Amino acid sequence: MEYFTNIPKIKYEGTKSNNPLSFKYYDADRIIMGKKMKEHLPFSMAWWHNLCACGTDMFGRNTANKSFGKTEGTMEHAKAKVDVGFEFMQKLGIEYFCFHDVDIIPEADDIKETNRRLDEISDYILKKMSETGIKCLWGTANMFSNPRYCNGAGSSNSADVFAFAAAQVKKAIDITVKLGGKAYLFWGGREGYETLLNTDVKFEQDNIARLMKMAVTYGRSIGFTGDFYIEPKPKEPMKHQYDYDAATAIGFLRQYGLDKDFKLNIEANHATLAGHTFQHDLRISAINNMLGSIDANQGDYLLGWDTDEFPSDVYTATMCMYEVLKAGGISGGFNFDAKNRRSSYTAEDMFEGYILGMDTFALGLIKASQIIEDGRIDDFIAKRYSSYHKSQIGKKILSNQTSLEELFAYAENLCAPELPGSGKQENLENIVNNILFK
Ligand code: XUL
Ligand code: CO
Repeated sequence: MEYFTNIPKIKYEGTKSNNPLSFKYYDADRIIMGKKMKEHLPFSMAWWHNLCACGTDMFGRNTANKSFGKTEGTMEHAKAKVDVGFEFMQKLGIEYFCFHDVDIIPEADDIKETNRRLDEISDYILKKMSETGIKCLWGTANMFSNPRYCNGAGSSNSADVFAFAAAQVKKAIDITVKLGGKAYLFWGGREGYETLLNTDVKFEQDNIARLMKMAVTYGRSIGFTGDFYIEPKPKEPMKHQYDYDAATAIGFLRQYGLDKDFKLNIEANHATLAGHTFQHDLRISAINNMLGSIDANQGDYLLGWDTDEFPSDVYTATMCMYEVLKAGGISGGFNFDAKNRRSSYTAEDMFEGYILGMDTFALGLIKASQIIEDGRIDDFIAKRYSSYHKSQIGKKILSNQTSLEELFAYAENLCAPELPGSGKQENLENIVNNILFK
């Protein structure tokens, strides 16, 4: 049965088209730097926002109707969401999806029944996957919505809650592996604290690491060869979240010996909440060989919370794709962890949100490739550090063959160095604008 009867398959029509249900920039088979756009940009649908979220906010209830003709909270409804999701992805040419365990089924009061439902729905999803060729990017366990996780999951003060979280992780890994997921993700839902007055930070962090270690051991034992991901976020829902940003998460992974199995899933809106640019957290991940995947969205700079908007900012997307191209691509994908605005509640809005995101990243890819091919930015950076390669003292510093005493004598002899050379920020920004708008 077709759900979106008024919506055709979305095609590339180019920039001259006024058809809102078409791509203006995303041309899946167009070759950019030797690779098809769709290979550079493995897009993914986020099950939770697209098929579950109906516009509820703190001040008002649902605006969108996502019952899809079925009674909500039933397995019939869960299956309808599968049908709708696959039709949606096929119409947009999206080849991946991401899910939490409780996005794909209604959670039961008894974990045994929840798990039975997960088995049933994953059989159904698997069938759809083999019919369509659509694949799973990553799966995860929702360990933040249920009230039992009010004090966290791995970081909970209750051993029983910790055990329950472990059981949920085990099952979510099972389902992710069953669906051939590329990765298994931990977003630290409520892993953080509200006040240090009631919190043993070291105890909680040790326990989160224990849970992750068990997840790796179990995953590898059942033949899972993909990556585990941490998705950093600085705050919300907790006042302070332990996986604050890329640098913090990398430090944590190294401290607990998890860095060989884990990479990072960087979400734009989380990076900006941490006071960084999206590009910053991508760069920090990439230089540590830990850039795994991307949650492609954007925040509102005027608001201090996670607004999960569809990405429309071409400048940011360009800088993202610049980092991705420089890193040689990503093994994960571009998951639209984004939701329609509350007042965009129609089926067309669902499609237009994804078209916006896909076109923004396609344009970002085109422009980033032009920045790299242009070469002026890279040349400038190379020249900026060239004194280390040209001078004797620079070479000695880089090869660790000098000492404070020798540098002291060198500096005394020099009296005062020349200024280090203009950083040319305005010049470089002009170059970027010139490439963006030519
Ligand atoms: C929450 C968030 C999550 C994760 C998956 O801010 O980004 O949706 O991506 O749990
Ligand atoms: Co996310």
